Parts: sequence; structure tokens; C-alpha cells
Amino acid sequence: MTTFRVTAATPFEYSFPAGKTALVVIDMQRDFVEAGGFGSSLGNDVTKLHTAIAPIAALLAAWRGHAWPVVHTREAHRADLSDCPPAKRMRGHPTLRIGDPGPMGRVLIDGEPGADIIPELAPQPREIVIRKPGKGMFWSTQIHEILHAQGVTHLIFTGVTTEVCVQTSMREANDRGYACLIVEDGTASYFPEFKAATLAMIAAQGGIVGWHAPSAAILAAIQRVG
Ligand code: C5J
Repeated sequence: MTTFRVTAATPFEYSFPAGKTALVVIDMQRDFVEAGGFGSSLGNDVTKLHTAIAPIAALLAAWRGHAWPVVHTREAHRADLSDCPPAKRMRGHPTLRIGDPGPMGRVLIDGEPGADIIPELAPQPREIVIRKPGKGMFWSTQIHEILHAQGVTHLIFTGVTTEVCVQTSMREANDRGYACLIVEDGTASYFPEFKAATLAMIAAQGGIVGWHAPSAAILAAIQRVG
């Protein structure tokens, strides 16, 4: 099996096997990335997330070119809110709470326009798309079983927001035995300082949670082998 070596990874080289490494795109949904959704209802500047779109698109093109596994997640709740704990819904002082009607339909509700993945990164047929009610992608989903059935051992994380759903999912994955890397320019936060801190704490102590690297280093590793 071909192995790709990302030499410019932190804290040291990361290698990943062809076909057994899934590209994970966390929550690139209109509700987080576009004005009028959940992210802006919490007072955030959603344009801060836009830098991640082009690097994710480039990685998606590479993964699609080889027909390697791709996972997209969407944070979204059932219409009756039965999977949204009141402690989550009532927290803070957003202008719109989860389930409230907004410019893109009911906020963070499955099937509403805001819960869709942005058109630039729309999933293709045969890619894995999971709806998750929590921040982490393993909580109350079948993703571990799906990845296990496909023999996936390595996960390369992208998406938003770095310190919330991406970091939570990466930590959950680390505990389940996946070798995980987060893509520096393929993830973004409303708070750049939280993104920087997340990358630092992931790679600290000899990669206690995993690795990080720029998208260019991953693409170069693939191109070197061909
Ligand atoms: C948040 C997410 N930030 N996808 N969700 O509530 O990070």
C-alpha cells in the first residue's frame, strides 16, 4: 500500500496510507459560514471562516481524484428538537436560538436551507454525509462503524470551527485510535487566537492529540508519489 509522507507537519512527520485515510470536512454549513445563520446570531463575524473554503476545495479535488474516502458532517437537529438538550438551546443570548425561524429557515434544523453544506463544498454521490446533534462527530452517530467497515485508520480534519466542532471531533477520533491531522489553512474560527491555541495544544507534548500541517504540504506529499 502506498504511504504518503507529510514532512512539513508539526510536531514531526505525518504519514498516511492511500485509500485508508479519510478527508473529514466538519460543518461547512450555511448556518456557520453565511450571514443570518447560527454563527452570526451569536454575534460572530462569519467572514472569518471564509479562508478555509479554497484549501478544503483543493483537498477535496485531490481526494476525489483518487476516489479516497470523504466525510462531511452537518450539525443539525431534528425538527421536534428531541435531540437538542435544553441546556444547549438556552445557553447564551443569541438573537436566534436553535429551532427559531431565521433568514435561512429554522436555525440548525435538519432539512432547512441553513443546515445545508455551502455550495462550494457540496458533497458528491458516494461521499459520507453525517448529521450530528453534538459538537463531536462520534456522539450519537454511526461514523465509527462506517469508517471501521471501510478500513479507515487515518483522518485528516478540516472545517469549522477549529476549537469547537473540529477539535471535539479530532479528540474523539484520537481516543478511538485514528491517527489524526488538522489542516492549518483548511480550518477556521471566529476567534483567530482560539485557532492558534487549538493547533498548539493538539501538537504539544509530542502530538498528544495529533498533527497539523498546511494543505500545500499534504498535496505535495501526494504529488511526490504520484
Ligand atoms: C459551533 C461548530 N461552533 N461547528 N459549531 O457551535 O463548531
